Amino acid sequence: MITLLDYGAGNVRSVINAIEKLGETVRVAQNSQEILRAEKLVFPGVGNFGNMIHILNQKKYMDPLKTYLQSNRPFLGICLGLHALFEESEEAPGLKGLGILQGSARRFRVKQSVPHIGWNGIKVKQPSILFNDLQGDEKFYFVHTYYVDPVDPSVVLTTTDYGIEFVSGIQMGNIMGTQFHPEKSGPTGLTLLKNFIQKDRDPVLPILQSGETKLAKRIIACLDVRSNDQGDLVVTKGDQYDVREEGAVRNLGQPVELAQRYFKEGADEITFLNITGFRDFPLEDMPMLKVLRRTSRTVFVPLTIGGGIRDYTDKDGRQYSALTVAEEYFRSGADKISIGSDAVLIAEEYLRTGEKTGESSIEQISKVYGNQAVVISIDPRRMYVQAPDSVRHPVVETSLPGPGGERFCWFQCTVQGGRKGRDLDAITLARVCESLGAGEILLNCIDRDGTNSGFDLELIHAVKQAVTIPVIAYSGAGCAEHFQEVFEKTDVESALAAGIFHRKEVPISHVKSFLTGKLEIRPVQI
Ligand code: 1PR
Repeated sequence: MITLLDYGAGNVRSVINAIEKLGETVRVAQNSQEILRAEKLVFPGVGNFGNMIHILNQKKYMDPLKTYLQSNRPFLGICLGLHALFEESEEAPGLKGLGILQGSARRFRVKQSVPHIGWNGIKVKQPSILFNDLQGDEKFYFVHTYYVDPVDPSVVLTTTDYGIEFVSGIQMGNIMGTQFHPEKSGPTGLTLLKNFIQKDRDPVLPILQSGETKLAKRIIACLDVRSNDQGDLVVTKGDQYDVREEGAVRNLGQPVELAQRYFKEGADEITFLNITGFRDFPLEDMPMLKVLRRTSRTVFVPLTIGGGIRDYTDKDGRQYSALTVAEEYFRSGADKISIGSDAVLIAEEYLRTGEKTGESSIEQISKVYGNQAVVISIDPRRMYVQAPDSVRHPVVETSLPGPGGERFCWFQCTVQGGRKGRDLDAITLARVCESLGAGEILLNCIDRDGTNSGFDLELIHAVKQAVTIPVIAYSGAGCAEHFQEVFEKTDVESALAAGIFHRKEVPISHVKSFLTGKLEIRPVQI
């Protein structure tokens, strides 16, 4: 039996789902006694070091954890669960960690985008039970801004390259920790978790010793979800955001089933967008929460969910904070949440006052769950202008002239699913949201959505150059070549499609095999 330490971290559900998928029973520790009595302890952590230590102190878990760890019984710390083993973290100066290992967690200071999000490799430094049935060239899923820096090199289990070579795994006796998320690393991750769970595993060294590890470009599947006129929740797909055909909402399938198909086909991440979220309220009739719970039971790659995340007052006058809404999504299996319309309003307010109030949904959620968990979904459209100085927004010279032959355009933000244009541009929105604590940009394009004519490279390049956080290119993919083009012509870390995957025109596995050898790609695992 596995005992799981739940201090209120985001995605405990996925760790439980993964362990149960492997046929093992999991018990969530309810008190310090259960920690002390544990046979094997798993400590999953997502979010902010400071917030975690506060809660561990409040729950009086620090001492029982230290006692457990000093007993050298099997322990697996994941992400923040690894950081907790160390003395401190730059993320929360002055706050003391468990101090079982000497050293601290440091913020990445590299030219690459931070947070480090995606599938990267590991270089194994010592034999471990964790590596049984693994070759050594597999990729695991990382999502973090800080990495651990142990004083004693003998505890280093694995390292990974991302601008620098950092420690991505530790082992001291039966105490193990991984920076990456085995519960979100597909079949490879499940194999590593199985090795921790099962008895009588011998420490091994994988046969392959990889050279420099590389972050793979991510291929993401997006499921735009809404109720159809009969009230059933379906995956739909717009043409430039118009999801109706002959008056009816296009129905391209069931959200959970499609997500399971894309997991099997090798999607690196799956995104659910509740496209009428601005209209309804996620915690009211909860269809998306059910979709998430069902999906996270069988899909072991990262799940992002967006739509309707904002402060909200229901019809009985009861107030909900965006943080409460996000918490429900995280506890239901989401790894990241995406904020759309509300981000535009927050940025407009910030540009008006110049003040960071700490109250915005972006600031609230990133403070508790970490910036890597907060994605901003931008819905821009091109606005052509005669001259670069004719508007106060950043303008680009375009190789795609406007309807009147205009050679310049800016990218206007919209809210409510593209229904309302705002006096704000996508470049400024991305910059402001990064400064407020967002960890990734999800860059749609209304003009290209559903057109199969390729990604809007000028928009993507302009936004990518404006931020230091990762950017996901959306909208317009019609073939595998469009993915090669966007990765080669802009520095984006990931690209997404919907229509071509839903209509089975271009399977994810085909996009991946086409890109393999041209770019760093995580192979499809059957
Ligand atoms: O504003 O916080 O409630 O969030 C609503 C979310 O729903 C936002 O993320 C917004 O982008 C999304 N959304 C709203 N309306 C639509 C629509 O399509 N009518 N779709 C919509 C999101 C489309 C993409 C699509 C890509 C790839 N954008 O998701 O998947 O364009 O499509 P393709 O490969 O077929 O070209 P809030």
